[in-house]
Amino acid sequence: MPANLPPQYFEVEKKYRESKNLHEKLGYLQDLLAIIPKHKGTEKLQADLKTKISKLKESISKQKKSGGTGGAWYQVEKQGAGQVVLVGLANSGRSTLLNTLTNAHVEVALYPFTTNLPQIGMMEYEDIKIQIVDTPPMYEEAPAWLFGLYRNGDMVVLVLDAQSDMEKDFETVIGMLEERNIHTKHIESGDVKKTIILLNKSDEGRSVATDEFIAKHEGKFQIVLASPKTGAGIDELKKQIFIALGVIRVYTKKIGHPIERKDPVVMGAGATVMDAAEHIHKDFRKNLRFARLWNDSNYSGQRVEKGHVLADGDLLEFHV
Ligand SMILES: Nc1nc2c(ncn2[C@@H]2O[C@H](COP(=O)(O)OP(=O)(O)OP(=O)(O)O)[C@@H](O)[C@H]2O)c(=O)[nH]1
Ligand SMILES: [Mg+2]
Repeated sequence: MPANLPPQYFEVEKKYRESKNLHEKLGYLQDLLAIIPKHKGTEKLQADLKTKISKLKESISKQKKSGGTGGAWYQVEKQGAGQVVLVGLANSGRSTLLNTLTNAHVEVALYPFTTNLPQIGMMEYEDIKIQIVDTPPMYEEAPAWLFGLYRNGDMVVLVLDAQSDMEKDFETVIGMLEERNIHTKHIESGDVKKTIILLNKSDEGRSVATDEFIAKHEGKFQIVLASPKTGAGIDELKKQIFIALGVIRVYTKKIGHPIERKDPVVMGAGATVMDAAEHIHKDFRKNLRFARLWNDSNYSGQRVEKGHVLADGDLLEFHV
């Protein structure tokens, strides 16, 4: 089957070949993997790219250990139920938002470029914790690792200052992301980043421009209005983040024990009884016979089979 690669692929490949910087090369390889159409005809090429990416990562880490000059590179190890990266232009209010969503105390200031390294906090959402990553502001010459942070996240919150020209800022941010093959909308090929648009600093009044922005983009994006300063809209933002992450919480209990929903296992949407069982204990893979299920809708201890697809809040009792 022919690979049918888009012209953009060859443009990025040329940049990859010409670049002398390992971090930059890594960014281009990741772009190539995002651009490549995902079908049988490109499987070998995809595998080659993945091998090149892992070899390059190895070289970078060796270079770092030997004190080489690879340039600084920052990445954030994932923790909790998901990693949410705050993306935005200078002064859009990302750090204030991080402090409001989590127990972090990062620097907030009137002037732009206050944040120059990633900052992390854990946000509590009901009984789980979600990782929030505040980032330095985005600009045309921003270092490649900043875009690496966005790529690595499970989703992004695009923070726009509702007191400035939201439409212009939105176009600027989306343009810079698209240039690096980070797509926030559905396109033919490549991966699409889950995105929430936050119209921030909404305490200063809702303008006509805000209404126009919402009218133009709702339906394509989830849009939330909030003010980290007053707390307005923050609960809604937390809820929308949880929904966008698309994870489910599954609880378990032992036979004969009462129903109690605590310490959930966090799983991806579409997870089955068997997936949850394996998560709890490897032996369940061969020994599990069935499970009993409790939830708020139709189940109060009925038997379900291994392939049954789970929903958020389901409680299981495994039978081996
Ligand atoms: N009115 C209002 N001002 C806010 C709000 N959130 C942040 N600000 C102000 O906006 C300015 C920038 O806030 P930061 O949180 O530092 O913004 P940032 O996006 O992290 O800025 P950089 O890291 O410099 O890019 C500060 O003067 C904040 O007090 C808000 O909800 N309402
Ligand atoms: Mg900041």
